[in-house]
Amino acid sequence: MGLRGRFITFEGIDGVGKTTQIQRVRSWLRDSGWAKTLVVTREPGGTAIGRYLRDVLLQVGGDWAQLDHRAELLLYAADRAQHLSEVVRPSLEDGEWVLCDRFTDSTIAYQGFGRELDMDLVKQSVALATQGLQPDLTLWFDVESEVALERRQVRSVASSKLKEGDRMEANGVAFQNRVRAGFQSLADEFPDRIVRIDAGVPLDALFENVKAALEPRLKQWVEEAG
Ligand code: T5A
Repeated sequence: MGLRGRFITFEGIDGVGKTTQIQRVRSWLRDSGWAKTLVVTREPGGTAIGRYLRDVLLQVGGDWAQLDHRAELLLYAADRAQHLSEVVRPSLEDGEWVLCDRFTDSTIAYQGFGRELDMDLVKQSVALATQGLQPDLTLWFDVESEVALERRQVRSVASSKLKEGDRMEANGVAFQNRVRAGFQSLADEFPDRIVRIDAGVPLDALFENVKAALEPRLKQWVEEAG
């Protein structure tokens, strides 16, 4: 069966503000009539099985610190394969729109650029999990690593969580800088799919930037649909 829905992914370094915006986009797409049926999901952890994998991937301390980088790569791929077969493909086949908090660009940016694993291996893991499925559009939320760190710290204090964050967040600013460079490289390579959004502005202004990035593409899709 062909894919009739639209697939939009949200990317960026840790704490950039994607998750907050995805909820706003969901409401806006529904209320303004652009999309009737929407699924909001995420990687890792968009399925019941994926939630176990997410726990393994993001736990801090103890044995979790020993997780080998190639094992990490394969766990993200396993989460994605399950997520695509259980949630993303069936939803798109049913004509639903899928908004996904992180997808394959995160693997290239985090495991390829951040962990500095062999890029061919990283791309092979992506191909294995996706079998070629790509987003129609990717919104890349971009901000300096220090600003994203500050946002994570404010959130941690507000929610009384541990200040060091999850296992990936604990990698530090130099790691986040490599990841950010990875997203920049992807945006250069795929200018038609990836739109950079300046995320270094307050919440409401950021949402205006998001809508400005989405609207031309939404109009294009309506025209294409005839
Ligand atoms: N990963 C993932 C890989 O390494 N490889 C992969 O293949 C995949 C799929 C996932 C981790 O896994 C890694 C990447 C990640 O490290 P996660 O919990 O899903 O872990 O992590 P994040 O996606 O980073 O989610 P976060 O919730 O931590 O960050 P968000 O979604 O970017 O940020 P958000 O919206 O929660 O906002 C953070 C805080 O900032 C405030 C918010 O209120 C919140 O408190 N905020 C703002 N403050 C000021 N101005 C703004 N414009 C703000 N926007 C938000």
